[in-house]
Amino acid sequence: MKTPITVTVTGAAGQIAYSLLFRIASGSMLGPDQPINLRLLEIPPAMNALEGVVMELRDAAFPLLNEIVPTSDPDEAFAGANWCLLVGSVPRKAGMERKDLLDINGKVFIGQGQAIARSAAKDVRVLVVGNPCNTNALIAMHNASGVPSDRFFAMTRLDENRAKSQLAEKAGVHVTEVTNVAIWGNHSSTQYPDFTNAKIGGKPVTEVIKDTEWLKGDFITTVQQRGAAIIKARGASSAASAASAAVDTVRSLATQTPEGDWYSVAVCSDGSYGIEKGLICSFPIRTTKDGGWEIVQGLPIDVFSQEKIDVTVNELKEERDAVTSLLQH
Ligand code: NAX
Repeated sequence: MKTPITVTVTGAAGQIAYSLLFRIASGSMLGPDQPINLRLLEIPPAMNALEGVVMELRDAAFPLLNEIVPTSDPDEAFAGANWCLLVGSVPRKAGMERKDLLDINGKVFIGQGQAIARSAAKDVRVLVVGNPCNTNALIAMHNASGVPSDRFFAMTRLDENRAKSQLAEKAGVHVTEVTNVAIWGNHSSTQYPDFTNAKIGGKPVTEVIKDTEWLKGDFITTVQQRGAAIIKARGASSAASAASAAVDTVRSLATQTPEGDWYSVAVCSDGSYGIEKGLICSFPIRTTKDGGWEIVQGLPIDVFSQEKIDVTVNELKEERDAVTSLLQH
């Protein structure tokens, strides 16, 4: 039997986790022969609810699930963690400014970054899902001294999957025909889903979908505003699709990317494409043969794309500037 991999999930009694934990325990994320230890972090008022989730995880009798540790202590939660999925976050409430939200969550991600540095495994990788995920990841990264910055990620895969599904529907093909979709920038309504470098059945999207007005207009806004549309329809924010995207992200980071393709995740910018170094920005990413990742280089960025990328990168800079006091150097 393989050695178990330890996965820590925060916000473990929340709605995304309610779907995510069962996917992880079933083997969807790290493979059908990979045993898992789950360490689950919640705040004290949610510990009862978390106990119920733990009962259900046990009742599912997953062959791969080795150990479950529910806790409200970050150090206990991150002890020996190989993967940390930071899903828990304080939601924006009526009357709260974006700055207040950044501040409240910033403090949470300082503590979690520090606890990861103290307690996680040497090979730890951290995927932030809780919003504002790019800036939360930035704060955690700055406060996890000793953990290399290339271990921190923020999730934009749900946006990529949404973009692929919109393109497939418009072209009348199955979603697996759509490849090379990159989300650039922030996981927010400014994100840019790049159709100019995307492909359908191996051909440029613009050769398959001739409706350029749709590509430049409704396609982008539909992807940008999909979260709000789901809240309106379902009366609650997207959870199962978000969990699925988190599973996809980890699987993509853990396995070599098929030749010629890429996927989207926000990483610490190295200055590629002129995007300021140090921002946690979504790029087209490939996982390499040796298990590392790289930003896909040399993609053509036309004037339209550049304008869109500038808008979302500027928003990331503004968010970063709003939390500079929370960033340790
Ligand atoms: P829920 O409110 O259902 O669950 C969040 C859970 O986090 C709660 O149980 C809460 O008690 C817990 N929590 C709060 N502070 C915590 C802390 N300091 N330590 C541990 N747990 C803590 O939200 P849910 O629908 O599960 O969404 C979770 C987060 O994902 C939200 O911030 C949401 O905005 C974000 N999303 C991010 C997406 C992305 O693509 N990056 C898409 C989906 C989702 O909107």
